Amino acid sequence: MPAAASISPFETNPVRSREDLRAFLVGLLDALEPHTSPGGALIHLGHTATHYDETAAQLEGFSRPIWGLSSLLAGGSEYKGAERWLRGFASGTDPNHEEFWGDMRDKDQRMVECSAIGFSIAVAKEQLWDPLPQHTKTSFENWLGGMNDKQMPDTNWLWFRVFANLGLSRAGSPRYDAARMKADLDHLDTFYVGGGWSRDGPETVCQFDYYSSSFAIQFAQLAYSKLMQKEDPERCEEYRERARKFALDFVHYFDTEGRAIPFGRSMCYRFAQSSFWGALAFADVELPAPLTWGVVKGLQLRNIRYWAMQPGAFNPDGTLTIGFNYPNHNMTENYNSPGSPYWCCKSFVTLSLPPTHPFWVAQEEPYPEVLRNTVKVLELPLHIATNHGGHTYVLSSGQQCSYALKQSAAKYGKFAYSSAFGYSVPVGVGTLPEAGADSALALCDIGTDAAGEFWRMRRETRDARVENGRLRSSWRPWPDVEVETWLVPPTEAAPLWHQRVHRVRTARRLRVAEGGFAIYGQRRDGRALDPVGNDAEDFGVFTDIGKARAASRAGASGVTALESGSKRLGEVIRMDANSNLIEARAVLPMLISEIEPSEKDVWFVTGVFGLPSEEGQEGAWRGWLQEWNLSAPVLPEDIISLMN
Ligand SMILES: *[C@@H]1O[C@H](CO)[C@@H](O)[C@H](O)[C@H]1NC(C)=O
Ligand SMILES: CC(=O)N[C@H]1CO[C@H](CO)[C@@H](O)[C@@H]1O
Repeated sequence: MPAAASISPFETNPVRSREDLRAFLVGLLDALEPHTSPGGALIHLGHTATHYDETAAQLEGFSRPIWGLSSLLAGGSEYKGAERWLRGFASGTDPNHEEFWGDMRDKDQRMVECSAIGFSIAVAKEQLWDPLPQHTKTSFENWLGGMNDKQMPDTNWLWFRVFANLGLSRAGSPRYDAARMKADLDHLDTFYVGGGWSRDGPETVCQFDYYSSSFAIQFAQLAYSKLMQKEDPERCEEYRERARKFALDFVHYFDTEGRAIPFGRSMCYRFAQSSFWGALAFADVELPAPLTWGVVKGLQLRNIRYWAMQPGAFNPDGTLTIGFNYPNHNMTENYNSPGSPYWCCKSFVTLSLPPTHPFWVAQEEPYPEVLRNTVKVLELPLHIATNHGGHTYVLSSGQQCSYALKQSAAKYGKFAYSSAFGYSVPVGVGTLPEAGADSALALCDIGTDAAGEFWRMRRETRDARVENGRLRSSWRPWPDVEVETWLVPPTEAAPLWHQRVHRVRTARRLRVAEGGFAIYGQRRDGRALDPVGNDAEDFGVFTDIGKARAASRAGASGVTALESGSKRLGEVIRMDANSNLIEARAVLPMLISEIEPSEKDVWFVTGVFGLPSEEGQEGAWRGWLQEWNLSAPVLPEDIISLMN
């Protein structure tokens, strides 16, 4: 055993029953008590900053747990600490109280928090609104209603105002603005592109991340469809119909163990990734086969269970850390306060359902057999999802964040995103190990940067499209360098490989480094992996001309150059610590070469191998080396003819 393996404070909770889920939530809520201000309105969990002010940050700590608290209360359970939030509503909305949250301004972070608060009044009015004294109700309405005449970003944020108005309407408040709510909904509906998918923004935006699903849009549509069924039945039915279609795509982002593929921004919201499945139950939406209630329950509970067991997701006192599988500030966005991760509390929405609801009555079922070993082209988000050979990931080309976002190349621009291997972010500018270049082609202009300090990776993708079941796109790292890329999904004959074909046209001297999946980089005793021979299936790293691979308890990962006469050098680099979202100590198999400016096209064809260990196993299954040796993928004919 490596030294001092830590355990999660929730390790002993099996997260199987409604009662287990309730206990997990109560554990999270209890842990917040010592961090709560005397007036209850602010929760202070750490000292890191956000682009918005400290009061808004501590309001986040207060408001996000309410997704869970209000669900628990709506479901008929009691929580004695609910009193802290009632007190908080009174102090936070009182302009004369020292814990006043402050009036709403245009595009204010406070707007985000109104969604949880509005939802809580809509589902748990009796417990969270009715007990408030009249003067508090008045200041509360004024504060929430303050967003009705402010500007909002043209994104999923508009849903937050819908929920504020929903809460106000349920409270019978004069500040409820029905016309505003309808206008917001009508506008949000213009984000819809079909097949259940909505963009996170207007037409120019190509962003379909978890905000399209669990973090915002699908969750919001489903919650709305339940709460506004009487008042707005047609729209509600449309939302349920979207969810039925969407579920058949979204299921491909989950693996058999319950993990969801990390992709895009806000990964510190963790098991908020699965809140869509809970929202389906909340809205009583029955799904097409094979998505029975037992399957839906399994998808959601396995995801929450996985996270309850991750030591690095929690501080020892049971509060959440900022990060993914361990605390990590480099992957975060400038809007992640220490309270932000509590967005995960959306996933507790099923606690609002009675024990007799089909979701709770159903037996949890495993990931459906018919959805295993598949490849599915997801045309709208420009993803190809696969779980061939037990590895759940998407190939990706074309999405990008619509505004400047920290590490956005890593969050949207990589060629592949895996539930098991995660993705990595740059942690500095100086060397390749700092560049976080997994599932990417990293380019360095050695004409001007001989030391190889600055590496560019794909961020802005052009002409992305699905063509013959593959993703084709191009990008220009510099105006005089063009890279066209084809991503070819795995096949039954070579299930553990995907292929990338790049055509590079350059007017610069370039160093080119192509990365496979990053993988845990230590031996059984916790020390760094050693080199092993070509015939060794055991843990270690192997490199040769045109080949690099690494094997550890996390499985096996490798890259092979398939272009004929390749001179690319295989290397397994040790990534800078804390680059990868899942493994703090990771290595990366790479192929490295240099190319000269030339009129001619330079072609790279790379086979990318990935086999994560199965749940509860140490390392990839025995025999994987034979797969690596023998089943290298064959390039499709039409791409070969392009190359000639
Ligand atoms: C894989 O190929 C290498 C190199 O040819 C060889 O040494 C090794 O024995 C092979 N292993 C298997 C399991 O095929
Ligand atoms: C907090 C932190 O580690 N920030 C680093 C993240 O990565 C960039 C490079 O992309 C560094 O410049 C930051 O210092």
